[in-house]
Amino acid sequence: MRSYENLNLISENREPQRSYYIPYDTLEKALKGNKEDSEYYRLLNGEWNFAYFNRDIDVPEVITKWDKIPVPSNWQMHGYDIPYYTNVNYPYAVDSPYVPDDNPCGVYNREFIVDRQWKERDTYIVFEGVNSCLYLYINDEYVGYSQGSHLQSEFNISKYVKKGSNNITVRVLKWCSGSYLEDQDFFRLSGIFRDVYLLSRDKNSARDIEIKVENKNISVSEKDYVIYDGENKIDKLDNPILWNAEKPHLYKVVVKSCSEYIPFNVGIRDISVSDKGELLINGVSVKLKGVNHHDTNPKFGHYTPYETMKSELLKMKELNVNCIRTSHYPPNPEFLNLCDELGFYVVDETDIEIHGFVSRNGGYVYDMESEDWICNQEVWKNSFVERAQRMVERDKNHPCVIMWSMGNESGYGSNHDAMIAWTKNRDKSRLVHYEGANLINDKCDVDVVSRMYTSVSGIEEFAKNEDKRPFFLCEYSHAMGNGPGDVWDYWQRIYQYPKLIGGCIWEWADHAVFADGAYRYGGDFGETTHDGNFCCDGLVFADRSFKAGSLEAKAVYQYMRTSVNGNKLTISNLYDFTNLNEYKLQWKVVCDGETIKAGEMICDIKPHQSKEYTLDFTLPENCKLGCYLNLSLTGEYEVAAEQHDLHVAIKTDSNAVTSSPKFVEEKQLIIITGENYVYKFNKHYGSFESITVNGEEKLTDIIKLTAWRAPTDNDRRIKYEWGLFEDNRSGVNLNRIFSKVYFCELADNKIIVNGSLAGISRSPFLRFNVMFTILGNGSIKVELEGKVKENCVYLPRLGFEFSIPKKNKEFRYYGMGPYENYLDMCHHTKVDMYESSVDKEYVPYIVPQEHGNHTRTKFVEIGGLRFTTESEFEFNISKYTSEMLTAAAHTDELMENESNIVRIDYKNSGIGSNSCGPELLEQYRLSEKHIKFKFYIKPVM
Ligand code: IPT
Repeated sequence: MRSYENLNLISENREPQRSYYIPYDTLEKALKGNKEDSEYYRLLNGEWNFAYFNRDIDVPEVITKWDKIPVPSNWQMHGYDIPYYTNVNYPYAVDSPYVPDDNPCGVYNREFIVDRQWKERDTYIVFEGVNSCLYLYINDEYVGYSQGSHLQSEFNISKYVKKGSNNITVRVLKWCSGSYLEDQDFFRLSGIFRDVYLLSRDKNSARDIEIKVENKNISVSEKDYVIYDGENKIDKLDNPILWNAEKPHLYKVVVKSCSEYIPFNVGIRDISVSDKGELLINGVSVKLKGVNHHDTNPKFGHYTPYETMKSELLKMKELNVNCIRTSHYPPNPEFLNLCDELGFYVVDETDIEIHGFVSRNGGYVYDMESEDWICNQEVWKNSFVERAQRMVERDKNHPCVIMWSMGNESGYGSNHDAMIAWTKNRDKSRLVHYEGANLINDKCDVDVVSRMYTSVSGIEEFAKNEDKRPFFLCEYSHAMGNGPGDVWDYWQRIYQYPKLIGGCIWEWADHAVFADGAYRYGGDFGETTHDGNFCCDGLVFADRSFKAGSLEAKAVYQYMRTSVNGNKLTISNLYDFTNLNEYKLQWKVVCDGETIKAGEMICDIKPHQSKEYTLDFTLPENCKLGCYLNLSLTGEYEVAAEQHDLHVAIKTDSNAVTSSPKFVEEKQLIIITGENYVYKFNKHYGSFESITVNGEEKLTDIIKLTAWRAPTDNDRRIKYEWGLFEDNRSGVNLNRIFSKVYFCELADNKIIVNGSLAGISRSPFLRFNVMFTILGNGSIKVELEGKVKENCVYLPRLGFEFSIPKKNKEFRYYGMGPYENYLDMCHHTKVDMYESSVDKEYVPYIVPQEHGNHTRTKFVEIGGLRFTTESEFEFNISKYTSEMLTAAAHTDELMENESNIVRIDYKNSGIGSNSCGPELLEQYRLSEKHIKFKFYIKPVM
């Protein structure tokens, strides 16, 4: 057994875990909190010498050839070894605690100076994150060993350092026994990926410092301390201002210990559970509007620079997120400082996931009775428990942390019981969460019942059961690719039942590596086993830009709901601690895309209260497209928006006859000629192949009836029923379609077609009649009536595809926009008149897929063709074909089509989150058997 596989040697000479802090040499500096000002802090980040070896056994006694590497970083992001993405499967044999004999090793080396003042004190070195383990040498003397990639390792190096120049060498191994505990779903990346720094300490200064908040009072484990509120010193805390995620008021406690000033941000708040199972923060029932957050960056890997952490937390705020689960390990300690300051409820999760045991025998089984599971093995107990301890001891002073999580997807065993028992005994002020507890029906001692990916109806069942504990969806609405589409439906239930305390969307950002002009994922680096793009499942893109799913979550998580009755507007404030009067409410009555009346007001509505207002507007008797009330609640930016249909009667223009078209029937064509136009209808294929207006051809191909869409990541299961892929047995094969015309006839100004659509090797899934009526003004009325085969899977979509000349890029529409939207993912958009273009409609999902849909459309005009309807249709205009989007695996494989494609759809099925979540809800599927669809094609003369 090698030392890094020895479970009795998971650390050597590491300091006992203490709370996180930085000591300062003056009070002023401590109050300012700028670490680098402290005389007692020296950051060792920067360029280090580095030598990489594929096998640790090749590391020579003396390294003579050094490369350079930045610290912090992951060596795979700098050309050594490969980024390796695997989800559940371990990337090596499951034979715990043994790891591969060929264990890659990175050796880090640099000089540092210890001056006289420091030499008279104690010197410590702190590593905030090293994957997977480290051996530390100072001036060539061995100091100690540590593992636990996302936990802190501190060593007292006083006796090894000398005045003047010193040398530090850190040997980092890719694997160690601890790697079995770190089977999280992410790129497996190694090296020193968080800060490294030295601390100069008084020999007798305090080490662990604990700040407790009980009964609205602060107690500190040290005697000598001062409390500040901003600049002001506080002698007695009377009526303190409480901390919560909306108003994160922080006091500062500065502990004086020997010559050191040690500052802490302290939030006064209390966490409890009501007898209805509500989560109470300071006695107020709070819903957790969460996301799961991993450390991931397309350039830096697992290294998270302060500014990127801060900017992503601000983006979460912008999306109305109030809760973060630090999946699946404790974050950078500065991340928690930021959460204290900006206001987030944090579920702090320890660095444990042993998911890969489910597949050690092939398949996917939680065979907890088997002795193989290390969560049940006594020899592993210490490894488990110390990871909970190191998290709790490091992070215990953070007001943002409201729950401790015992890790992720690790089965359930006696080692979990030991962790839970230790944690509950150590800290009674917070809740304990472990989703894996459900493997024994929640009988273990956790404070919340947690599940992942439970369906909407499933959470309703929990809401109604006997269990008095809060129910928490630690993962839901899998945000992979285009999506998630089901956040709205979950929240209808979460607000309905007190016990449903909310959940965390899986997950915050796409994991990807940016290389050669595109984002790369699993399998792009030659990994032996990998999970493809399953890591690209963020609510925001890898660069943290927003997509429709992000804005949908924002719209669902927003803190204002309204309803309208005539001129009466009822506004509900869903904030827990904020009066709506901190924002401005703007309202507009918009008729056919034109604002006819607008106003602004400040609504003095207390948290959890509603109020009715009367708005001053008069509605027209009728309109052409629609009349809506648009509401927008704004502070620094828009925090909430809603739209209500004011139900004004719609009166459309009559299709005035200008001249009667002439019909000439040839063998294969019907030629229709009007004042400025000539249409050619192909009887053989039952459709128009040419529309010429004022001598200009508007089509580049025959108009087709189609049902395919490029599968989204959330279609990744249903797509095998929809299309022909590797498996040629199960699909309806809508991506290889045969269109059949049985009958085509001209009768007066009507062309009647009877036909069917069928996938290759399958019987027709759709039998239809289409009636094309040529109206006096040259408009073509299209009336489709279809019958879908019994037992047919629900369809991706159904509608007409028009190929139009590529130069026609810009368009106008009246429908849901401006962002793409689908039946179940549309709360972030509103009906209005918009302008767009094929370029603007493109959404760069990491794996190309269906995108750019617009629901509830009444009108779209592009390239001299105007599509209208008396009811509504869905549409999509793209420079890519569905086939091209289906075939491409990365964005740089996409090739623009020779024509732009306009889809005028009867319906496009919703998005859901079935990439990992439940199946698409019934009500969002195109599953009706009888289809009736009518719209007009009107050439703009
Ligand atoms: C769940 C994991 O907890 C999470 O880390 C991630 O892998 C997610 O799945 C998928 O993206 S576990 C799954 C088996 C429900």
